Amino acid sequence: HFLQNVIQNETFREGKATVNFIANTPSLFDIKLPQDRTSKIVNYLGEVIVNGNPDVKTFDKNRIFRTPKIPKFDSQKSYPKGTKDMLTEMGPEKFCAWLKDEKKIHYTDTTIRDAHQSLLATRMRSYDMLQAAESFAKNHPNTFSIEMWGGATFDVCLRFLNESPWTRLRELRKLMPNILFQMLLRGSNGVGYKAYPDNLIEKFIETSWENGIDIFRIFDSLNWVKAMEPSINFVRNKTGGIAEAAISYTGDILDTKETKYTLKYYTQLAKDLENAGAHMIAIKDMAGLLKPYAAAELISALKSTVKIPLHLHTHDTSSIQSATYLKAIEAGVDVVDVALGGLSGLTSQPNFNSIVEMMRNQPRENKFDINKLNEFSNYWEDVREMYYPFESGLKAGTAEVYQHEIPGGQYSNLRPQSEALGLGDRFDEVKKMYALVNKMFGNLVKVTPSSKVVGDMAIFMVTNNLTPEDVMERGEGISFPESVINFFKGDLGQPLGGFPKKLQKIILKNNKAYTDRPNAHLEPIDFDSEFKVFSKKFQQGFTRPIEFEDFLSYSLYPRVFEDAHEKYKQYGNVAILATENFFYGMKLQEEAIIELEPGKSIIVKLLSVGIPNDDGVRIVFFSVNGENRFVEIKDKS
Ligand code: 3PY
Ligand code: ZN
Repeated sequence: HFLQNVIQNETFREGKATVNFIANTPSLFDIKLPQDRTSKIVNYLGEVIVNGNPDVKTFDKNRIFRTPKIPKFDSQKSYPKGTKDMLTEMGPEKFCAWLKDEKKIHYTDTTIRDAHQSLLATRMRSYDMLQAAESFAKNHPNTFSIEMWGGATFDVCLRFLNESPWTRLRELRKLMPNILFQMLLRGSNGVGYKAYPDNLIEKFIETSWENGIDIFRIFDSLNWVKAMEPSINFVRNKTGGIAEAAISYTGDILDTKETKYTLKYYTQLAKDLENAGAHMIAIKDMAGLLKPYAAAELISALKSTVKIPLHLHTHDTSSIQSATYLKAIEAGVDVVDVALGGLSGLTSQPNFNSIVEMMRNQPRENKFDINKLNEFSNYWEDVREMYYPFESGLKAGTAEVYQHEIPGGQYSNLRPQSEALGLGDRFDEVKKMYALVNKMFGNLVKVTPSSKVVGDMAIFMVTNNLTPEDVMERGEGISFPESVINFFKGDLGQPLGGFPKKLQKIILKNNKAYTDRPNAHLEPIDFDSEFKVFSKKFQQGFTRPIEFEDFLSYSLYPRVFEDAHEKYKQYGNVAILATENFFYGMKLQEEAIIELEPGKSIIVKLLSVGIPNDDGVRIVFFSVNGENRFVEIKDKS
């Protein structure tokens, strides 16, 4: 610890330490022995055993989980060549030309990003991903890409799972070096819900690439090309990765009454994105509204409009999206997004395993070992059980999605959000209101963060028993949610056709709206000086070295980062705990093997939980590697 103090000392770091440095710097001897890793982890377990994990609202103590089985693989064998190796060899342009020439249909596996974001409120922990990563990369190297980062995962990692998203990325990269990694980037909104300075987005993209991201799926929540251009350029100029620009799909191109989101609108958008420098085009059907026959038309039209590969993404909320994939594959789409069986369907992506079977013996077949693929589906089915408190409650596909148009990734969040506000019984009203709000707002593209604005307003109106007429007639006296005010100010950019003027006036009151890029109003970050101040502040009492990546997390989510940092100081690296222990603690006499670092494990057994003393404190006894230990935990019940 003396050495650590020396290394962290500013004079020393700047190379200004002279011969008297030690004698003149008494603070070097300020040695506060940090609690060791074992004590911190045992403390965390004690806390969850006594008070539960605050993120778990319902808990069935009698529930028994199966142990997920990792499909067999040869750990000695080297990784078979995959798309990542090809991108490294060819560079993005040649790689995309190769993809375009491929006859085979290709698959992106979304299991560890969008699938759990859309089914389990994004709560999947790195632990469960890492267990199966090497096996998947060795068993299925012909997977086009793994979507494993971005969207809501960044925020949730820090906010609820007490993990660093950067560590997740790096650790997965080590175990899956052969397959392309893909992330979802909300353009100028990064992985957040508001506009960030351009130079922050630039650094974020560059650092994500350095840490292992290859394909950046860039979208804008209002399909505003001007807002996507900087991100496309940053990927092209600062990385060797692929800029995949996404068209967010809404409405129905086959509806003869559709005048806004028409086929012509989408083909023009694709052309503009190709001209802006996109290497690939994604059709991002975030709510699952692209019906099969519409997909046939859209893909054919796009194929004759742009020269770059097409990647189709959908959500199976209606349950008919495998038909959409079939039509899109027949029309020549290059890649489709699928999720492993156990985490597929409903608000998630169509079933990887079944789509592979659908294509068996067909001209565009891409061969997969289906038995092995089914083993992975079973693995995820067993893992999923441990996340049951986060299930959305949707039991079957629903045709209601064509009315409410709620994105799959939002659906699994909107329900608990409604429940938390006491609207559990009124979720039907929330869904209907969502559709009405969309109409009031001028029929928007609804995807994060614009979808959140619509959701916030819908919840606000249901809570306050307001109708759209009430808002129009008495809106002057109503204070609206902050996200709604900011949206009408122009903080998320400009929607197609502009804002409805009368409503904008009612919502903004005296706030002024602007029409240029919201990022243009933001001061750039001075990375050199701000990172210095940040490291100094946050290194104090922190047991792992603060890194630049932490500064990026902090710049995107200051409060969330600060909370996560405090928890890390208190409990250490809880990402090493098995999911059952992380969420539910331990049962009496249960033994957990916890790997503190590769090759260094401890065996923790829960011996007893005492009754509360007069101050409400319980003593929890463990044996750790055979030695008795206890922790004192205040019972908050
Ligand atoms: C996200 O931005 O998180 C999404 O998944 C949008 O569909
Ligand atoms: Zn999605």
